[in-house]
Formats: sequence, C-alpha cells, structure tokens
Amino acid sequence: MSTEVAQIGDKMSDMGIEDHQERKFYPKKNKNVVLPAPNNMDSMIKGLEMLFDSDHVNIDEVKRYMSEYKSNPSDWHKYAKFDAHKYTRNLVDIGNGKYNLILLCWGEGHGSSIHDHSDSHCFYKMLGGSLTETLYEWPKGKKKTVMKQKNSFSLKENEVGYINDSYGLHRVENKSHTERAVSLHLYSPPFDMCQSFDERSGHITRCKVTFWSKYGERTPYVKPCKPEGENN
Ligand code: 2CO
Ligand code: FE2
Repeated sequence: MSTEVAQIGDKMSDMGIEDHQERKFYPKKNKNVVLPAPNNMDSMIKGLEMLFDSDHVNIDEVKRYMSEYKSNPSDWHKYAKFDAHKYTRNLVDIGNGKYNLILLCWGEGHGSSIHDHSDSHCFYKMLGGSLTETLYEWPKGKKKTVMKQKNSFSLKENEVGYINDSYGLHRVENKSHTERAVSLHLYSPPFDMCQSFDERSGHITRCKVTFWSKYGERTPYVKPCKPEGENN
C-alpha cells in the first residue's frame, strides 16, 4: 500500500481543513489517503464519500470518522423536520449511490418497531438528544413466540452506533418525554424495503421505507405499512 497525500491535499480546501490539523489515514482504492476530522457536516459528507469509494467498508473507521464530527444544529436544521406522531426520515445525501445518509427526527416518546436492515450496514450518529437501542434475536422457526431481547443501551449526542443483520434486530426509541432527538443514519448499500417484527409473536411484515423529506423538501405522503406503522 502506498500513501497518497497529494490527492487528499487537493481536497483539503474543499473540506475547509487547515494544514496544521491532525490527519488520519483511510484506505482508498488500495492506497492510503489522509482524511482530516470533519469540522462541519458538509465536510463529513465529503469525507464519507471518500471512505465509501472503495468496495470494502471498514466499520471501525467509519464509526470513528462519524464520531469526530461535533454536532452543530446550524449544519443540519434544514433537514430536521418533525411529525407530531412518529419519527421522520429525511434524506440528506445518496453518496454516489453507495449509501443513503438520512436525518431521523424523533419527537418525545417516538420509537421504531423491531426491524432488520436488509443486509446493509447501519451507522447512526446522535446529533441531538438521546436514543435507546434494544437488540433482539432473530425469531427461530415459524412458531409464534415472544421475541428474545438481548441488551439495551443509550446513545447521547455525538456518539455513534452500528448494527447489521448479523448482530440481530433492534428497536430504537426516544424515551424522553421532554426532549426531542435527532440522529444521522448511513445505510450501505441503500435499501427501500425492510422487515418489521411483532414482539409478542415474531410475526414478520415486509415494509417499504419512505422519506418524509428529501434534501430539505417535504415529499408527498406515502401510506405506512400495517400493522405497526413501521416507519423505517
Ligand atoms: N433503521 C431505522 C430507520 O431507518 C431507524 S432505527 O436505527 O437504525 O428508519
Ligand atoms: Fe434501525
């Protein structure tokens, strides 16, 4: 592997990065490139495009890079659109077709159903407030049984979580009754269908995932799937 400093240097001005800042090395097309910590969300969006340039997804590097961005609401408020009754999914970027970057807005008490991630990577970074993630095992066999819960933990501002289908299923909730929460999710490859699970029986419902807005503009209403009104 060689180190390709010049190439990233070309992009440094785009990214608003000063030369003296600490730099890190990330793989790109079998070479190492220098990717500085993002100092705003646009920088992070450009950096993510570079991280996903190669076909290999380095989970730890993506998590670390996303955690280096320090959330600033003025960077993302134009995407932050809340609904009174359910969390919303707001498309921010499509990463050259390799992933979807989506801002999720969670009102007080809002939560998802238990769901999978269609064999994609799911990275999510807390931009504001706090979310609780509860992991579940995949249902075994066809018999109706209560789904088995694994661990549960909370993430707070600037922390980054990760899941894929090999980790299991999850439910994500804003348990606060006084604070909203905002999180930025990256799904690679992007997907438009997923599975939602009934906790009491393990029953599976195929769901189409929809966007509440795209690039800051409200999208037409799409009827959510039944019975749980999964919003993924
Ligand atoms: N996967 C859910 C969605 O995209 C959010 S829960 O965190 O992954 O709607
Ligand atoms: Fe999820």
